[in-house]
Amino acid sequence: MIRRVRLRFAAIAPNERRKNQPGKANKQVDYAAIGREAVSRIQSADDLGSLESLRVEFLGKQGSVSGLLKTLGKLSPDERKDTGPKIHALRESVTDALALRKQALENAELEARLSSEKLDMSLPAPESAPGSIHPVSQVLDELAEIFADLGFAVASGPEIEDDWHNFTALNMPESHPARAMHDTFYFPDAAPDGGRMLLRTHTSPVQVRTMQEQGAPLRIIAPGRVYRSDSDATHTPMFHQVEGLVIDRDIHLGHLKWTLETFLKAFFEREDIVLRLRPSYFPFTEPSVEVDVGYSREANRRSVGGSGDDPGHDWMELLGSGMVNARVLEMSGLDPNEWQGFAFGVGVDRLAMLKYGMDDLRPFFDGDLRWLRHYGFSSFDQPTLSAGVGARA
Ligand code: 2NL
Repeated sequence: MIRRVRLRFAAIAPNERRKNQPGKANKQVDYAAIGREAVSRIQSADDLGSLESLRVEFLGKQGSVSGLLKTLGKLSPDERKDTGPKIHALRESVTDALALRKQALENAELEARLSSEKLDMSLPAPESAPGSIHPVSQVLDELAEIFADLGFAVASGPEIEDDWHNFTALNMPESHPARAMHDTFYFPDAAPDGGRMLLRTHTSPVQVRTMQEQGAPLRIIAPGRVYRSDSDATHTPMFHQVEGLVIDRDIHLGHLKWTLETFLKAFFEREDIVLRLRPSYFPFTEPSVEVDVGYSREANRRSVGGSGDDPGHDWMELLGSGMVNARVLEMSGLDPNEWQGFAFGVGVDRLAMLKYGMDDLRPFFDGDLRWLRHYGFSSFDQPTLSAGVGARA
């Protein structure tokens, strides 16, 4: 480098050399020397910070090389022809040196990091918070699994209903107390037929819609969220229900009893389930029966099953059911002289509490992670009839 500059200096013609003698009007500036000095300082910068300071010093807005470039504008064309290339060469050598040194310093920094940082491949992976399946979801899956095995399809429908599908079609007249404002959440807008829109109070409207759309025969369950204007220790404004409906030509109460018995034995995973059917009343079934399950009280803990003759044995009301009211069939578009069937309804949250031992309904819907970690299910434990529907049973 130095040799090249000397050669260039030697190449200047003698008259030219004379013209540039010190003391003359345009005194010779040794741009090559300035460049050598700058490049040498750049090459000895020992970190990226001081390299950046040098860049600013030379090439920044107020930088020395930038300053030299600015002087070009004030020179005569002749002077510019001579000085221009020198200043540009200076700028280029400074720019190249900066880039070269920057690359070198960055490489050194990376080398240092690679040799000092150690990655211990034998360390355990950081803990990740696994999610869990809510008991209600788990029970809904179990119900779908059990009833699928009995030939039931899962039906679904809107949670925002009109009052015809929620009440009228289910033989609940205008005067029925369940239709009162203090029991049902109504929307301010009118339904298409002029009635009111509401949050469904049961999943029965799903069954009505399915009868209308698919006709008979039919074997469905309708699980889902339902809403009632009710809130205390045992009632939440939203809860879960599953209803079942079987329509065929010769369905009778015997089919209902066998179906519920088979369902409850599979759900609670025990054979000693005893059922008691009591006459009851629902507007949508006739006759209507309430289904109680026998249970024994051992140390205040409920366990389903046992015999009605045991001391300390009691009955627990669990399901409502009956033969579908002929008027409901008719309103759903089925001929009651050709078709008949049974229906039942049960609270999913209550089923979950009984099976998995929760004693309070309200935490179901609080979203408290501590509760979910305690009562939740692993997503790997899918309920199946062969492996057992209760993931933790
Ligand atoms: C309960 C139990 C019940 C039904 C629901 C039903 C549905 C249709 C036709 C006839 Cl589409 N019945 N569902 C039947 C009996 C009981 O629910 O405790 N409800 C208050």
